[in-house]
Amino acid sequence: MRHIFFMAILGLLPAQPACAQEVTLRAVSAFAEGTEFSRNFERFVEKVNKDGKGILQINYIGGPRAVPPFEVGNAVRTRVVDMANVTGAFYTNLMPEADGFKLNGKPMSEQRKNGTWEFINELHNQKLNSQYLARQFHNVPFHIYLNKQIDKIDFSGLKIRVTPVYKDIVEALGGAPITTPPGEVYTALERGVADGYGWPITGIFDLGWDKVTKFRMEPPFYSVEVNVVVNLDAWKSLNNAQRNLLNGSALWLEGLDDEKEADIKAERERQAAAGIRTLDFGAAASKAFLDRAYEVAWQSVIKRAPENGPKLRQLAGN
Ligand code: 173
Repeated sequence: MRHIFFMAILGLLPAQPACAQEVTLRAVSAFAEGTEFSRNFERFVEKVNKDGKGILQINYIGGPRAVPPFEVGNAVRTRVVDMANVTGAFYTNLMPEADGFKLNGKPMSEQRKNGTWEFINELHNQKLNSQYLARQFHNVPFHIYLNKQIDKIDFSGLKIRVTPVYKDIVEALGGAPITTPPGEVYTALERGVADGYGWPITGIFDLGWDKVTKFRMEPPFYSVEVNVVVNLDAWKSLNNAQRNLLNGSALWLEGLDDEKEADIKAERERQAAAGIRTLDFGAAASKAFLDRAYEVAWQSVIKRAPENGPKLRQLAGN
């Protein structure tokens, strides 16, 4: 009896019987398979499955054909799936604070040291019944892409496809926001239902949007956040070896952000070569846009999350 007591204190009691079987977690991505914002997660899955033989495997079910993007957060919360690759922008209905994650562009190495990861993990524990395993793409910004030329940063009369990422700034600049998942962007542009759209600097070629895009507005703004989240009951059922495998692989995944600087440079060149023209209104207009973009977004986060919004802002330091 005493023996067991000490083992428990030392954390040595196995979460599962000593002869624990290999565990399999079911995972989905909110982005289409093989596209920019799924690809690093898919590399993570491959790595875990290689390193985790006999310990843990991930059964990757796939992208939005399995679970619609805006329902992925809830699917993890209710353990319809055990793990997901998903942006917080797709689960702001469950966690209004998630709209603030794009406003923190610090590297994850720093966010893990200064308490940001811990705070955001608590939010995930409480509101998404999940563990915040990793955040990717901190150094990848967003843009507004347009099919109508503008002569100043003013979206009056324009219908712009958004998600929660861009909604506040599009509205603040007079645009009419239309919320759609990524899978509906091509058709909305092709049919002229939208005159433009928000999207990161990378990834527009994956779904052929270059064919229906004329302009990219400068400057880049905010920071992409695509998270790997694990249902909290699934997480708690894992033993130390299984959690260590996932945590170690998560750090590896976050490290892949180092590749993004070169990817972004190549993507800008590829867009130019595809005939996408930049709309650049100069340093002063860009600064005014950025100030406004951050301010309206923070105000919106703080309004909907009055307790936690200010703390997120303080941690982001902007
Ligand atoms: O535009 C979007 O669908 C969106 O919000 C997003 C977020 C992160 C990465 C890519 C797109």
